[in-house]
This record gives sequence, structure tokens and C-alpha cells, in this order.
Amino acid sequence: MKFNTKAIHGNQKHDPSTGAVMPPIYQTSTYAQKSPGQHKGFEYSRTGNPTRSALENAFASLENGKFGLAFGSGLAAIDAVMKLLKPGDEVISTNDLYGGTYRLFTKIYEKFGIKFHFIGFRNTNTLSKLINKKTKLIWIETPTNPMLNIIDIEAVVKIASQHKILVAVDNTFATPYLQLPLDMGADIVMHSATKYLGGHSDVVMGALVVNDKDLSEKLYFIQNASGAICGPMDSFLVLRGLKTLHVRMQRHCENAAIIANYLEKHPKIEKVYWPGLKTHPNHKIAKKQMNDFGGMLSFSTKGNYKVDAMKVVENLKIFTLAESLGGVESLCGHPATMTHASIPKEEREKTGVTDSLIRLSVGIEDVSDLIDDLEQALMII
Ligand code: P1T
Repeated sequence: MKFNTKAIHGNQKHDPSTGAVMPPIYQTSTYAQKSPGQHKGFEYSRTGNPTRSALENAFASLENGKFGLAFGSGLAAIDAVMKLLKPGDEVISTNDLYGGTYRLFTKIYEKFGIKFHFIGFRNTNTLSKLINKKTKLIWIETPTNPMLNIIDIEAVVKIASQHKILVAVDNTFATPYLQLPLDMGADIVMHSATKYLGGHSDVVMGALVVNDKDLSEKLYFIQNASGAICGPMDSFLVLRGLKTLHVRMQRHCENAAIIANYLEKHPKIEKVYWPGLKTHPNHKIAKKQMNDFGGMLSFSTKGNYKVDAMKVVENLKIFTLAESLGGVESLCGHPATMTHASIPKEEREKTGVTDSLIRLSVGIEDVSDLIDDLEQALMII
């Protein structure tokens, strides 16, 4: 089955009791049992719920994986992966990643004796040098949030597999429409389903997909034992969102390409970060591992003036100034003070998250309206 068909039908069945084409919202916490342990596959909705199961199956199908798991947020999904580890274990991650992930690693899991190394992945020698017997997990985002760096998944997998280290890829920015990390040998794919998978800025949710049965059993155990699940209503909404993922992503990519090219020529712009631009340092890797370049881009205004960046985001009218991304509507953000404020200034500035950086989540509106909006906001500085 091709991706566009899978987005609608992948691993889905009509509801067995009524034939309902969309799975009903099974708004129940528990299920009747004939005799203790004798039930129809569901006991308690933390452990399993038919609407959530339908969604988890869809996640697995889209990522070309065998097992899907849904969580109450993206961070809850990452948290479940971290719970595979024990004190003394080490994790190597990218130095340019979502601020909330960095906060979870450094403020929660360092306390439990897990050591994190945050590095740039441009040169895999740095990665190889850091690996030791305690290294258990490599955690990467690609494209990264917010700098849109691209990490060569196959190159990372090649190194990790020599040492039997798990590779987890946060695929939130790319989505399975653009990139399939499991096909490239990664062990775990993670999503903030709040973003493109849901697609309508109305749900907070996380997802994991894996191929290995043993790993899936460990993660299902954690999902049930820790309990950070999502509810049936949210499961239904994301399942509905998934059915248009391919159409939305196509338009997100088209609009972002036009905007990236427009911004690159704009006299008030210092630099544009979008992996589809030939000037992007990882453009070749992006071309190799992605089907297109996505709807996220960042840019910095000339002179590194925070005040200018602030004026631009305050004056955009169609782009709403807000956290989050991946919905049908265009959003803008100021990473240094918003999504990445939890990363110390010295750390974030090393990776390019300066005070003049603006991040756009390019929506699927008419692109000429989006360009006009940027034009009028940039006139103010
Ligand atoms: O917000 P939540 O669903 O818990 O997902 C966390 C998360 C994980 N990974 C990436 C790459 C993310 O971008 C996020 C959430 N990011 C934002 C809210 C943001 O505006 O960047």
C-alpha cells in the first residue's frame, strides 16, 4: 500500500459491532468481564482502549513499524523511552533540540543518575569518541528544532549498531510523509503528535513506533505502569487528522519553499534555515533521506537585535505568535524566549538560537497572503 492510501486505511478496520467506518470514541474507563480475566480484549482503559488501539495501529502503519504506542503528550512519549534506562547509563543527544526535551533530560533524568552528552552531529567522529560501555541510547531530532539541522540517520545507525546502542529519532518535524527512520535502521521513532500528525492544533499527544517485539513489550509495560496515556476523544481527533496528513504535508512543503526563497532574498534577513535551500549546510543529506523538506523554517534578522525580532513577531497578522507547530494555520515564534527558553543562553547561542532568530511553522493558507504578511511585518524594522 502506498503512503497516501495508508494514511487513510493503514491497519484500520471498520468497527466490528456496527460497521462504523470511523472507530467510535469508546468513552469508557472499564469493560465488563464474564469471569475474572475473561473479556473481549480490553480490561481497563489505561491498559488499552479500542479508539486508542485504532490510532496506535495507524501510527505503526505510517512509520512502517510493527508496534505503535500513544501517550498523553510528546514529552510523555520521550519520558517512556527514558524509563528503559537505569542509573549510570549514558545518552548522547543533539545540542540543538526542543527545549522541553532538553529540560526533561537535564532537570529530571540527570537527577536519577543518567548522564547526557549534547553534541553536534555534523561530524560523526565526535559521536564515536563519546561512546563507551555505559552508552545505551542515542537520541536525535532531524530536522532539529529550531535550527533545522539535518542528521544523517543511516550514518548514526551504522555507528550505534556496532555497539548495540538504541537509536531513537524524534520525527516530529519531518513526519512519516517525508522520512521513515525505522526503514533507515533506527530502533524507535517518536512524535509530538500534537503537531503535524494531529494537524489542527486541538490536541496534545505523543507517539512511539518500534519494530522489535521485546522493545515494544518493555514500552507497553511502561505505558501501562506509568500511565501517561491519551484519552479516547484525543485518539479519535488524531486519527481523523492522520487521514489528511499527506495532503497537508504536500502543501506545507510547497508554501515553505516559496517563503524560504522569498526570505533568502530579503534585504533585512541575515540567514534562512530551511533544508531545501541549496545554501543549507545539510541540503545533500536532506535530499538523500527526506522526500521533501518540510514546513518548518527559521530565520534571523540582520544585526542580531532582539528588539527587531520582537517587532516582527508582534506585527505578523496571519502568522499567529504562539508555541507549537504543524497545524493548518501558520504560526511564528521567538525560540530564545519561548520554546527554547529552558536552555541556558550560552548553550543555545552556540547552536544559533540567538535573540534575533524567528521560527515559522508555515501553514496551508494561500501562500501569497503569507508573503504579504511577512512583507508588511518586515517593513517595520
Ligand atoms: O508538546 P509535546 O506534545 O509534549 O511535545 C514535545 C516536543 C517533542 N519534540 C519536538 C521536536 C517538539 O517540537 C515538541 C514540542 N514542541 C513545541 C511545543 C514547539 O513549539 O516547538
